[in-house]
Amino acid sequence: SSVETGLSPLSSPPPVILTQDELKKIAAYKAVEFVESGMVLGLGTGSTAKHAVDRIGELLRQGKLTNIVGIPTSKKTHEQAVSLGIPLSDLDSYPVVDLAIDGADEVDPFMNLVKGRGGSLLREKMVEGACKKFVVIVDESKLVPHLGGSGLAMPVEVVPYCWKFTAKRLQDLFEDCGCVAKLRTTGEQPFVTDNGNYVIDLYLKKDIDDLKVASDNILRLAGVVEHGMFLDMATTVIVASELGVTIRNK
Ligand code: ABF
Repeated sequence: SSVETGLSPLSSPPPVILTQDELKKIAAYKAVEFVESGMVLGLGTGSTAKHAVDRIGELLRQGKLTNIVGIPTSKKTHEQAVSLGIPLSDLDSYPVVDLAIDGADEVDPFMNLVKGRGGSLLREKMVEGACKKFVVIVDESKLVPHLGGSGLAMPVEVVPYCWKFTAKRLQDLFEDCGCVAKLRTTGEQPFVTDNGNYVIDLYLKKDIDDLKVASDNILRLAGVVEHGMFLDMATTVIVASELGVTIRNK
């Protein structure tokens, strides 16, 4: 999708058209302004976070950032960071992360998030839960009034063992919301996460009333590893739109 910025008089050059990817890049570059030399950095996953990781690599190469340690949130980001020469480690060695930058699938007015449509929710939640600051970068299409109300998937990572049983229990849990639970697939095969697990996507017809209660109920089910609701974790949300960049802080 694309958006048009501003209106110009006939004599001016044609209006600038920003694609969704350009908006993602604008948000990502803004977030990287928060990065300082010497930081331990959580490196997010997805097309928005990819721009941030590229930018960090570029600043390191130019010598404008030094002494950075990156903690990647997926195998894909690990590969990207290695290709950019970003020094990497993990939470075992760095249990406290200074700053993480990552995208999201949905952001509500309270800065709660849905993440995991890219499939990396577990490592993202581990790394971003260990952060002093968690900066979320999105284009405006990710803003929603309520999480999970957009008719799009609410992802839950589950162990492969008897996943149908777990999917049924998840669906029953949200029966009141008209929930349909579906196994995520790639082609004919189940989608497998970096951790060797499956993802059950929950499709809800009605908003969840109490997200915290919903989170607790999901996590109480044996067979569930983690879910994609990131409640009260973001400290900053950077939103890029055709009107510019807005930054919200907790
Ligand atoms: C990660 O990438 C995920 O948590 C989320 O599912 C996804 C957002 O993707 P994109 O930035 O490509 O829209 O942040």
